[in-house]
Amino acid sequence: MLLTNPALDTAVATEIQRAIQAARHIVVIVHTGPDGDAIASLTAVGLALAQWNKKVTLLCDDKIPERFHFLPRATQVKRPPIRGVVDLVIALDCGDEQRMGQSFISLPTPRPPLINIDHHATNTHFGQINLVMDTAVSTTEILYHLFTAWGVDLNPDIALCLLTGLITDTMGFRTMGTSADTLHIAAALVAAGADLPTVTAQALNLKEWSTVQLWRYGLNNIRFEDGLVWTTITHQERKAAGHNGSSSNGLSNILADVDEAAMGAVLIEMGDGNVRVGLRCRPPYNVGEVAQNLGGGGHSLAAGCTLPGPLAEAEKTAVAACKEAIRRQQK
Ligand SMILES: [Mn+2]
Repeated sequence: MLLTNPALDTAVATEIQRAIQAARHIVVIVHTGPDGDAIASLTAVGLALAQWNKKVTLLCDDKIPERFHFLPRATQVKRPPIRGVVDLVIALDCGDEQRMGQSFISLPTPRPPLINIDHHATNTHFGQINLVMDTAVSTTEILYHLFTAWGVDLNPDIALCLLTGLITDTMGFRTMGTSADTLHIAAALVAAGADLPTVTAQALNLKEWSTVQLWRYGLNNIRFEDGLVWTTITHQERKAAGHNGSSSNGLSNILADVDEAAMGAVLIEMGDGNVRVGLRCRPPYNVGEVAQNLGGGGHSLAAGCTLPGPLAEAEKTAVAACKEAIRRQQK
C-alpha cells in the first residue's frame, strides 16, 4: 500500500532527485540538539542515498543520544568539520540556516548548493531548492512521499527510520496535526517492516537519568496559582542533575497536563544568567501569544522565550504574563 500525497510538489521532487544524481559527495545535516525526527530523517536519507551508490556524510553538531542508536547508521553520524570536496548539502528538519550550527558554518567555501527539506511553518526557504510542507507532521513524512515518488525501496530499515520521525513529532499520534493520512502512512511503514513497539519504547518512553533528576528538582519547586502551574530550576540544580541544553525535556508538558490548570511553565536558569522559559497549555489558551509578548515565539500550545536574570525577576515577569493571559481568556 503506497500513498501519494497531492500536496507533494512533484516538480521539486524531480529537481531534488536530479541534483542528488549529479552529485558525488553529499553532506546531510540536521539541527543542533537533534530530536527523534531529525535523527531519523538523517539516517533515512543516508540509507536511501546508499541505494543510489552515493558517497554520503551524515552530519550533526551534537552527539546522537544513545536511545536513538537502534536506528541504522545512527552511530555513523559525524560531527563538524568535514574534509574533502562536497558537491551538495541537504538540510533536514531545519527552519533556518542557523539551526544547523557549526555543521553549516564550517562547510568548505564556496559553499555547495543546498537543498532544504522541512515541515516548520516558519521555514525561511534558505536553500537553492526548498521542499517545505508545513502540513506534514514530521520531516520523515515528507521523506516518505519523496522516497515513494523516487521509487526508493522502503525496506524495513528505512521504514523504521520514517516511523520514528512520525512517532516522535506527534508524541505517539497525540498532537493536533495527526490526521487519517498520518495513520495511513504509519500503517504502510509497519506493513513494510517497522516495529512500532520498538520505536515507541526507544524514541518516546526512554529518557536519560539526568532528565529524571531535572524533573525531580522541578517538581520539588512546583507552584499552582490562578490556573498556572509553574516551577523554577536554578543553574546549580541543573548542573547537579547533569542536564545539558535549555529544554525541560518534557516537564512543561507534564505541568500543563494538570487537569485543574490552564497553563504550565518551566523556568530554567542557564549558565550565562539568562532564564529559559518553556510554556505549554491546552485549548482554548494560547501560550504562543504570551511568549511573543516576552520576545520569544512558538506555537499556540507550545512556546518559549528567554528572559534576563536574575531567576526571581524572570519568574515574576513570566508568571504575571501567564496569569494575565489566563484571566483574559476566562473573561
Ligand atoms: Mn520535525
